[in-house]
Amino acid sequence: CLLLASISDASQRPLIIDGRSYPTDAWTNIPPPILDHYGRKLHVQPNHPLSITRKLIESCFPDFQHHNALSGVVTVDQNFNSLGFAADHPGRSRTDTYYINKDTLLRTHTSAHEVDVFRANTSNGYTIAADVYRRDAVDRTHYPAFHQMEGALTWDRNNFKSTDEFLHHLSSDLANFKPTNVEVEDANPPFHSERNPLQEKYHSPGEAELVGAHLKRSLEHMVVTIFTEADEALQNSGLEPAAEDKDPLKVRWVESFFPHTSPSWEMEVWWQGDWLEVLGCGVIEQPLLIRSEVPSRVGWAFGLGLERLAMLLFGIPDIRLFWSKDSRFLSQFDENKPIRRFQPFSKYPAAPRDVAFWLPKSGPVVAETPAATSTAPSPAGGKQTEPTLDTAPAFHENDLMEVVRSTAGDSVEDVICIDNFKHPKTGRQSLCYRVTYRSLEKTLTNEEANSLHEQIRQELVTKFGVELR
Ligand code: FA5
Ligand code: MG
Repeated sequence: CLLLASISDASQRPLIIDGRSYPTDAWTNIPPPILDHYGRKLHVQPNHPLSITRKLIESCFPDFQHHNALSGVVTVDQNFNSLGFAADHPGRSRTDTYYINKDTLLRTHTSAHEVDVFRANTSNGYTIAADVYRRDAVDRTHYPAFHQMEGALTWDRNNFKSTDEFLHHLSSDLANFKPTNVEVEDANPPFHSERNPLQEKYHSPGEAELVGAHLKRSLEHMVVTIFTEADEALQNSGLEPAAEDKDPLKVRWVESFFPHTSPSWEMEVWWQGDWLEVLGCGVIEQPLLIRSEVPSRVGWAFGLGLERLAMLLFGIPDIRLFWSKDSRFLSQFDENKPIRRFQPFSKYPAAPRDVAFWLPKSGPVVAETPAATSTAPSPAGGKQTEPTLDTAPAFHENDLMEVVRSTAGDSVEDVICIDNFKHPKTGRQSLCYRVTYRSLEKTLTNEEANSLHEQIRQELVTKFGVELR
């Protein structure tokens, strides 16, 4: 009884973020470790590698306005509705997004500010760098708090006497892009009627093709700049280039989908023997510009992962390092000196521990969905992006990730599913996860790893009613 009373008190307590108080409700799902990350503002912290990377990207767009101080607390309207996200889009679900309450959340992407910035209409081009939050997997390239940089360029058709003059302007601007020493793989048509449609109602084929080409050339120019700096960083560091550093830069365009652009693409870069997705982009949905009260503007937008580019630029091997306060990390970066490669300091030993459990037959003990009386749309309404576990729909892998992060924080390097088994007779499902504990700051003792692991095991029992094996 006492326990229940304290839980319900906690859920009614307002959340204080940036000195402002927000009421909480059945949608609230932000654990304390996430709030600890909020407000660090790494992308503007002097000499931080994310800030250095941001400035380098900004320098590729010298005529743009650069926004770096927009609040991370946004409305559902800003983050989803204004961009045309469908009511049942999986990104809206509480398994994917950190809600402050049913109307307010921690932005999941910098696109949350697109409509506001377009509506202010103070420049043709802009960038927005900011911290963003997602309930996501834990591994070397994914983290629940990370940074994005948004960029957009629009042209006002009213500034041209005719469509022909606009198209002519676009092609002569395109001719200004210098050929670069990058290998670009792009097998995609400028648009595709089913997979990646032209916005027929608003754009002529010629217009969409030229805007799309302008977008791709601008972003190729940006990554070439980053990679040229990365090559110099390697030389400045006097390191022997690794085999993959000797390869010429390889970039690949793949078709994609975003509610706020069409056609859309993702850019991938060949990195350490695999394609790494660095950004999404496309021709801005015209209804979005109409909603932003700039109906005569046409243009492109992109959103990139700042950590992903910083990892390439500095050779940083693990995304958790960006949050480190360890001087062995921070002292390696100086924005007034030529960029140097990151020199890894010795890794502390890893302590892997497995947790195996039977899923409950009848769903979790504590329901994760908001109270039935809530007027909010069902957050679990859409299809899930992550593989779901068919016998126990109430248990989502991201919930386990959350338990791990809340309990062990940055002492966990990664979490992988190593076994998924359905009992042939009883039909019960058993899962086994391997949690690898490794601190960036010290050697974890056996006792410390065991104690963290035991807490995680017990949380899984109390929160989800699993039966430990
Ligand atoms: C978006 O967020 C779109 N808003 C991007 C966009 C903007 C498209 C404007 C069109 C126009 P996506 O979810 O793919 O897209 O994320 C963009 C980039 O963020 C990814 O390419 C990746 O580099 C990075 N990213 C995504 N999730 C994580 C994560 N958990 N940790 C680190 N980086 C991530
Ligand atoms: Mg993506």
